[in-house]
Amino acid sequence: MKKVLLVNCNTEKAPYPIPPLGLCLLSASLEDHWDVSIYDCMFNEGIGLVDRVLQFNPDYIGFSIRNIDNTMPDNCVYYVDDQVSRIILPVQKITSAKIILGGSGFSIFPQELMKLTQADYGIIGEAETAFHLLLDSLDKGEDVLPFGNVLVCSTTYGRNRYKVSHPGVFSERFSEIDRKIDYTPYRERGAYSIQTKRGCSHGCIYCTYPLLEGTVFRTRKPEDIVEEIEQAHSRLGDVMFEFVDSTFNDPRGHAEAICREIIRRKLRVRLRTMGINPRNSNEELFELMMEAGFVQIDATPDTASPTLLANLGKGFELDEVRQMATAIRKFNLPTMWFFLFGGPGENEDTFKETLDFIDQYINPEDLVYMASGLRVYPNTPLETIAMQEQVIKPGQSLLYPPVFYFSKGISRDRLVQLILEATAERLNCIYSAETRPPVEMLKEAHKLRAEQQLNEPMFRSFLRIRKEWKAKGLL
Ligand code: B12
Repeated sequence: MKKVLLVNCNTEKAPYPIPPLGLCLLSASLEDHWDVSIYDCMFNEGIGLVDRVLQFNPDYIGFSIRNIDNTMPDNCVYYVDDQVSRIILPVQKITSAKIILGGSGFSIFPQELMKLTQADYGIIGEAETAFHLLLDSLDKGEDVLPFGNVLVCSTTYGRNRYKVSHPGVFSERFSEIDRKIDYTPYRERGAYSIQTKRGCSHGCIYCTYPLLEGTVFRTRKPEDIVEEIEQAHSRLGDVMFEFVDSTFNDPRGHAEAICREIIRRKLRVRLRTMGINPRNSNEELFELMMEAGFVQIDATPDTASPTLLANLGKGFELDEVRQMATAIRKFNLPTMWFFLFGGPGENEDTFKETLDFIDQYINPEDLVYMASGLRVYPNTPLETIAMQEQVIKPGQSLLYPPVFYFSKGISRDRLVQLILEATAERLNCIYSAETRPPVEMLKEAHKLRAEQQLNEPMFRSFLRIRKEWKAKGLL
């Protein structure tokens, strides 16, 4: 059996460490035919990887590049140089194994990263099928030409000249994250990632999800998803399960079916999710989610200005966001809200519309992140707008320096000033460039949780301390 080493290059621990779900799924799909091992750089920053390569002596090494940058214009962290110089290049120097790149970050900027690393192959988007086919061909000593979503180093690519295929169904194998990597350190702060579907049929103008996962929702069977949760839960006991879908409650009825299956099996699990689509949300959904064990969700309408909802291509109306917020409040489902200011058409009036919504509809015990500037990604409608407005030039790489779009209707400085004023007046609102709370505040929040045996989401305890600090004049 030939050997494959899969390397998780991600070492970002904010907002919490993310287990390499994609690599665990790849490993599950390859392990019948190859001897697969995962090396996770998250908690060792890649130290020890070279030794591992020398000792395991793999025939193929796959590097997963998840993050490019943290998408924050005012506090931008760019990850690529570090991952390449500290993790990928040292390995390339000591091995003759074929190097294959993949991962969501890679898939957004494939040509640039192939060029930068001189890797042998790259796979854009989901890779279970393509990786298998590629390794099969390499095992047979065949001369591999680019196919489907597979790139080959020696080939020169024009922009958009590759074909991304999103297969009809994806592997029903379980990721078994905790068996494939050392899950212990993730347990402390992170979550157990679960994917219930792939694809996104929405058309948000800035978003990469449809490019990464395809535009058609491809769902897993609710019984399989819940079986995976049940098995992981019986191995690990109490752990937070987190859904990592583009949107959790699409297509209509799927999320409800998952919740019903969890309820039917009487699992006592803690669940959280990002991406709730206001259009498909109603009281019944939230009631089922509460009963199934949801302790926290992220709501990401991006804006509550009707103009911006239309300009960002959100696909839902303000009334639907209002209804969602009202239901979330009714069930007191702890929620982190995310608003993204500065999209096409943003101005002082539209900013005010979103602020009014926050004041009227959001539970003050819930956290509101306010971000400014939209990261411009290749092959998105926003790229075209940015080009038309001469924010970017033809042929300009969007990889580095990261490019952000700001509306012509309000200056960038004024927008940030408005956000800072809004956050100063509202204790539950935070400017997203300031995501790391003061260490002392966090310590106090931990103490409070221990003393009062609180099992609410951390952000709610943190908000309590913020209120105390404000009352004491410390903020
Ligand atoms: C869920 C999610 C989150 C959740 C994670 C929760 C969790 N428990 O995992 C939260 C909200 C916490 C989060 C945070 C962040 N995220 Co995020 N996230 C996602 C999302 C929507 C899905 C990721 C996922 O799990 N997919 C499912 C798995 C199975 O897919 P996968 O890992 O991509 O793996 C497949 C392929 O990529 C490929 N593959 C993967 N590795 C490899 C390796 C090889 C060799 C090969 C061949 C193939 C391959 O095969 C796999 C199976 O088919 C993606 C967007 C998307 N649709 O992909 C953004 C995304 C990955 N996130 C992104 C970013 C920026 C971040 C943050 C930096 C944001 C911030 N400022 O905090 C942080 C970083 C957190 C961290 N510690 O690293 C960006 C990364 C690109 C970029 N701009 O840098 C993405 C792409 C979204 C975007 N803006 O376009 N995120």
